[in-house]
Formats: sequence, structure tokens, C-alpha cells
Amino acid sequence: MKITILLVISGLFQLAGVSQNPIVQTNYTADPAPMVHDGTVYVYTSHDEDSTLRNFFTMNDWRCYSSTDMVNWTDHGAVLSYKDFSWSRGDAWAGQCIFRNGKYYYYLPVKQKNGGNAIGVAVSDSTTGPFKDAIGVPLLTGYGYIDPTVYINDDGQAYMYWGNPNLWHVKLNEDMISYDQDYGIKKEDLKDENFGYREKKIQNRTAAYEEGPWLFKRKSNYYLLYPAGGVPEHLAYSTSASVTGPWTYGDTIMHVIKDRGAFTNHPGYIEFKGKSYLFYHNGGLPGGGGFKRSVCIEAFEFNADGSIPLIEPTWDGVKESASNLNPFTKVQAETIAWEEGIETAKDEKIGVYVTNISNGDYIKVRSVDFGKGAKKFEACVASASSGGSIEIRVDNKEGSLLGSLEVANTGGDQMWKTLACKITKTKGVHDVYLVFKGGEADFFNFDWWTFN
Ligand code: FUB
Repeated sequence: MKITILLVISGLFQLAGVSQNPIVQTNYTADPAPMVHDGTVYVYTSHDEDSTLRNFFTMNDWRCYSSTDMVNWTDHGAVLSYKDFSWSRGDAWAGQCIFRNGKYYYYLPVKQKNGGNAIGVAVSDSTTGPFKDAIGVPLLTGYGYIDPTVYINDDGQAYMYWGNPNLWHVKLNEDMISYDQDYGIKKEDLKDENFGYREKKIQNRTAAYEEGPWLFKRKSNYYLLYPAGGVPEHLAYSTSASVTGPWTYGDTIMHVIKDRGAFTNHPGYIEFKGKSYLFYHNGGLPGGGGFKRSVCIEAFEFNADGSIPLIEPTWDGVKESASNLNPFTKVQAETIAWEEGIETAKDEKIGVYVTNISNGDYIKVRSVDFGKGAKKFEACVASASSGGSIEIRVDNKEGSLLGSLEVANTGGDQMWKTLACKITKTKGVHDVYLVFKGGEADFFNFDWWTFN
């Protein structure tokens, strides 16, 4: 998605350069499912296609992004498609990935070939896939079986909740690919005191609970976050002393988003480096809306009594990075705090790289720690055209020019070469802007960069 032109058309200048929400600008992303693993945050998202078909959710695959600082997100591309479930015909909706016994289990709702709802489970040896259908058949099938959330309790028992308009749960077996048939499928009684008062009463729906549950434990309380209300959805929560309820309605966490919201919302929660973060989605990117959503994040603090405050959706998003970025290792070019104009692509050999680069496009990387000083910039690039250059600037897009790397034709857009240029010695922590300059559109592909 070429964002520059669209920004001008829609007048969304406040998005450019200063904000952190939506956290991904290269794709429409929705239904965030964050997971903290080995000091890194992974956010698994569903993916609204650029072209919406039949005025409905047009969703074919799931994507993954990671960060160690909550402001720079590395794009890992699509990690699974509904086509990887041979029994599915589409609708790659909201899922969640969880780690157990050295493997990553990803629970996903899709449509079966016969049109019914189903939840599948995929497995991988790596956080970023590739994931494969773990059992070759749906894990669960039934009307309204969407939006699974999985939590492993302190005693090792895993639970999965899901559903719209009902809310069900099962106990997953230790193998994570089957469930306890004796315990069966439990259905919540959706009463106001448990899941909030629904103002707009409609058939089959009693309390405010709508869909998209997110289950976690904090201190001695279990929390269920969920979209509520009817549409447009707000976010609300319930708590319990037990993972299986009874649940007590808490309150609204986020009102219906008025400024470029979507008619859905979808919560995810993590604690990372001592801070609490709410993940959600809006329709905030240019061209965005109900079927073209974008993942956002807000940092927040629980109230002293464990209740969740009302959280404002903002364009700033996460203001403080959780740590600085080390520029002296290879940094993937698709590690981005904010960008304009570029796109990402995935190749079996090279992985994800930045592509579709034109004059004036840029990538911003936040909180880069140059320490005692950097004097050289290196980048791995491939160009089939007359090339262009990468201007290395700090603090803003027009900030001090540290140096410029000239990129000539390398013999093909997959003929990768490492090029280097000297830069003005730079110390301390800065936001880095890699600003692309050149005559032709699409002038090179960009895999990684480093300073030394
Ligand atoms: O993304 C498709 C559906 O919209 C999800 O499954 C729901 O949670 C809602 O966000």
C-alpha cells in the first residue's frame, strides 16, 4: 500500500512521522494477538486485504511482527494461510499463538469448505513459522466458533475460550491439539452481571459480550477482555478468581473509537518489561475502515485494586521505547517505527525485505543507540534499475544528514550486494531516518543495514 499519496489525499498529515499508531503501515492488520517469548514481543495479526470483496471481511492469511522495544516492529510477513488448512475455504479471522513444550501452537478460526465455522490448530518449531495444520482436521466445529483465546494456567492445564454470540470454553489436553472430551464444551450463561448490560437488544444476544475474548491472569485475578455492546464495538472486561469463572463484569476499557474507528475492535494484552499494554485495532490508515483495519497499542497502568482504567485510543501510541535499538548488529530493513511509501515482500531465500521504494519514501527507526560513535553505514540491497541512494538522517526526516549511500544497478532485483558509506561520527541515542532518493520508481530492494 503506497501510503504517501494517500496521506496527501486524505489529509492525515498528523500520522506522518510523529505517531506510533497504527503500528504497521505496510499492510492492513487486525485482531492483534501479542505473545511475549524470550524477551521479544510477537504480535500475530489477521490481515485485511487491500481489495475488499462483496463488502465483507476479505482475509486470507495471518501475519507476524516482533519487537524488543515496543516501538520498532520487524515484519515477518505471512506465517500461515487458510489454504494451509486443506479443509478450509477462507475467512482467516482472529487467532492466538501460544508456546508449550518447545512448540508454538496457533489457534485459528476459518470457514470450512461446507461453509460452517471451525477452529483449527497449526504448529511450528519457530515463533515466525512456517506453521502447519497440526491435525489435518478442525479441532472444533460449530456455529459461531470463532476467535479462540488460549491460556495455560499455573497448574499446567490449558484452557481455550471462544465464540460469537456465545462464549464457550474447553480444557485443552497436554498435547495442545485435542481437548478433554469428558470435561466437554462449557457454555457461559451471558448475564448482565457477568458480561455487562447490552443496550441494543438483538436476537440471540443478552449481555454486552460480543466476541474476541482475551484470557489472562494477573496476580490472583483472571481477566477476560472482549469486544462488547453490539456494533460498533467497544472493549470491556470481566474478572474471576477462577479460570473457569464465575465471571464478574468489570467495566468498559475503551469506548467505541470515533476518530477513524472500525465497527469491530479486538483486544490483546501483555505485560512487557514491567509495563502493561493493550493491543486493539482501528480503521486508522489511509483507506481504512471496517474491512481495512490496523493494529494499535496503548501503554496503561492497572488501578491499585486490579481494575482496568478507561484507555484512550491515541495516534501517539507507545511514547517511550522499552529499550534502545543496537545498530551495530544487522538490523532488518523491515524493522520500522514508521514509514511512508515502501512495501515489504517475502522470499524463501532472503526472508522479508523492503521493496517498492520511490523518491522521498522513508523508514523511521526509533531510539537507536550509537553509543560512543558510528562512522560507517552498510546496507544489503539489490537493484534492477538505475538505482538511487539512501540518505541517513537523524531526529527527523529533514534532520542532520550523516551520509548518503549510493546504490547502482546490482544486476537484478534479487542480486544482493552489501554496500557501505562513511558517515559523520554520531554518538548517543537518536531516531534514524533512512530517506530514499532517486529518479526511477521501485529503484532497489533493501534487506538489512548496520552501522559500525
Ligand atoms: O477479523 C474478523 C472478525 O472481526 C474477528 O474474528 C472478530 O473478532 C472481529 O474483529
